[in-house]
Amino acid sequence: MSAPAEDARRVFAETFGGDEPHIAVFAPGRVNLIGEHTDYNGGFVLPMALPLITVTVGSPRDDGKICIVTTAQGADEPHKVEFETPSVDRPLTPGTPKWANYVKGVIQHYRAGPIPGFNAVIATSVPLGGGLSSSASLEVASYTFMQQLCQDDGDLVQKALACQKAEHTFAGVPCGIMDQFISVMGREGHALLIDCRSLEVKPLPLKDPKLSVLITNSNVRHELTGSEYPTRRKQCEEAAKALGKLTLRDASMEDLEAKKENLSEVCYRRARHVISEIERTTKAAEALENGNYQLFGKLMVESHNSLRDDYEVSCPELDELVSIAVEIPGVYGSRMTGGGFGGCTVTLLETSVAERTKQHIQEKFRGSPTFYITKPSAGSGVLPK
Ligand code: GAF
Repeated sequence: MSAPAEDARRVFAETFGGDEPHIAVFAPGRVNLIGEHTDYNGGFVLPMALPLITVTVGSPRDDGKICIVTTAQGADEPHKVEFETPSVDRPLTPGTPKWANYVKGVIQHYRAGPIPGFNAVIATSVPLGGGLSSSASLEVASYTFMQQLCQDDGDLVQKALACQKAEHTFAGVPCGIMDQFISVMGREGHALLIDCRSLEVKPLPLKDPKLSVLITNSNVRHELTGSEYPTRRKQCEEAAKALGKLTLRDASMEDLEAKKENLSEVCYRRARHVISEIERTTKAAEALENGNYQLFGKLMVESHNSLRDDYEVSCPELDELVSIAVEIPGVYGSRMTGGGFGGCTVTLLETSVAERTKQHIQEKFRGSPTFYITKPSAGSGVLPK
């Protein structure tokens, strides 16, 4: 059993006593290999699900009450919440603690009809605020729990969309679809090329034992609920409008150059990042399919530079981590991953240099990094008994 599953079962027994929990589900965090800040522009992304997971265990209760405990390190207090199941006259609303909003949002948007009460414990190995989608994994684990509780199956795309809606309405973050989508759809041994306009998915094998994915957490806290993310989103919408397009996915570099005068300097740079990043992502997917890791790595570094200079969502710690990583021969490329302003970098490298690269970063980086050498893993599901 995974560490968070053991943790959740132990705390369930301590808190609620009695029988083993009837339901035990999980949903993974993710790392995005390339395609950053493209999802809400209808573009392409290339994430993979991680073996870092959020687990929810629990059992129904028959008095219409819901009691949830989290064991997550860094979650705001209190770590236990109790409330009535929602009804039409008494919907759930966001409040404090913040961690519970992700769960409440999913419960509220789960379905129109009544739901049973339940006791549940949440545990996670996804670092909170690390840019590895701790929020989406909590939403998707909560939704998977609700499906088990209500014995519903349901469509996978609808599941991802409902979790995204929960984040918009209960956490106030106007996120794209990438994080919830990969947490639902992730596939072992594969990264997924997701077209965020059509929601079509192409699984790309990522199983070469000579190739590794190293995640380095800067441990600088990333806060997506700040104003920066919504501001970027608005600037992209403004740029698309000035170019006469529905989204930036519909615009080319030629369109951008031809209508440069219609855009503010900032919106021009934001659009230049998005349009070039969408192009880099499709090229990178092709490179991965052809085993051209050199090209993939080069595109990763270009992506990082564009996020740093044009999109302005990097920070000195992430820039430093990327520069240090690419010094090691055998490292193909490195970049910040996720929303930015802290969190993690992702590095593609030869397996044989993974330990050396970690050591090199440890020695040269000014902060206290944490490392994960990781493999593409499965999307959300039920845990074995
Ligand atoms: C965050 C968001 F939640 C995603 O939707 C995506 O926009 C990402 O930042 C940036 O690529 O993780």
